[in-house]
Amino acid sequence: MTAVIVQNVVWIIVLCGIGLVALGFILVISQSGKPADDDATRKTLHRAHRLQGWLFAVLLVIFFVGSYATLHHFPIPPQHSPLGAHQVVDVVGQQWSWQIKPDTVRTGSVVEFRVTSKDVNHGFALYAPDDRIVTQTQAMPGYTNKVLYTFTHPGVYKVQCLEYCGLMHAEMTKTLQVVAAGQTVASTQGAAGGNGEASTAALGAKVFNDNCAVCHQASGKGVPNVFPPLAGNPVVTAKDPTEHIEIVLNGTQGKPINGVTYAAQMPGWGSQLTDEEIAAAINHERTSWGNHAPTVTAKDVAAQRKQ
Ligand code: HEC
Ligand SMILES: [Cu+2]
Repeated sequence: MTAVIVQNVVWIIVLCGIGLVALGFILVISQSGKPADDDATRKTLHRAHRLQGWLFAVLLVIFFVGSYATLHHFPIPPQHSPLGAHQVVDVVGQQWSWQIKPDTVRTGSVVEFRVTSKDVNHGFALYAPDDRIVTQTQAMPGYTNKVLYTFTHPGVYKVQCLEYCGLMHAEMTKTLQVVAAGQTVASTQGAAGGNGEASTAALGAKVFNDNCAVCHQASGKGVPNVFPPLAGNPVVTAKDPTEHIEIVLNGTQGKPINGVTYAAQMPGWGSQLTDEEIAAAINHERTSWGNHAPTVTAKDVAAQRKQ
């Protein structure tokens, strides 16, 4: 409704402008036949130039005042100075997952996202629950890009990659929980240690789905000849979990699995996930999709990290 009114006003202003220009032409044409009166012409010319000068000055003032008054707040803060935001979220992109810590923020106070990448360029984009994009910045290896955003509505926000970064680019998604200002932040970090086995199993499913399912699939079946299946996998079902922990901590590449050599790399997760998270993910793999292998503890992972 208001948009229609504004459009009509603009339209009338444009019509008036066209009318003024047309009037000028008509005036010139109507005067063109008259012989030049030297003295009078010179005077008129002089006045016209003065008027021109004034009009130009007025236009300049209108231009600068108008430009300044309609300036919008620029969303990219200075990149090298401390920003002092109350909430800081570290974001690391990697083919093909996001590591976001913490994964819960509050509404009402500004959040500083520090965004970087471990491998290639990615695009960090944040979508509101209604699927509208609210902010975005580039995730670049070797740089940390900062972007500020103040959430007004709680809900589950979605993170997506906006820069094509290879095979599983479209699967590179993650969620960010936004809670109302007064609410306590129930982060998934440290969720293990809550109510025992149930929360560990939930953590395992979450860690796997957030970080591993993009390649190995939620079904644990992988993608034939691209990503190995973990259902019935010899390392995952082995009684001795040493190799399993080692591969998840440090990654591996080019090792034939059941006669298939995979071109892609299994990334190491030691620097991104805590001992609890790695143990939970490993146990998820060892007890899902028909696997029944002995489970591990966070202490086992910690011990192997030291070797
Ligand atoms: C970017 C894709 C990708 C992601 C993400 C990924 N993996 Fe892998 N994973 C692979 C590939 C490729 C291999 C095979 C590596 C090789 O050549 O030996 C593999 C191998 C493995 C193996 C060893 C299988 C064997 O028989 O040697 C395990 C265990 C494993 N991944 C667990 C995980 C866990 C746990 C996560 C999440 C924390 C994860 N992977 C995330 C691609 C991925
Ligand atoms: Cu990407």
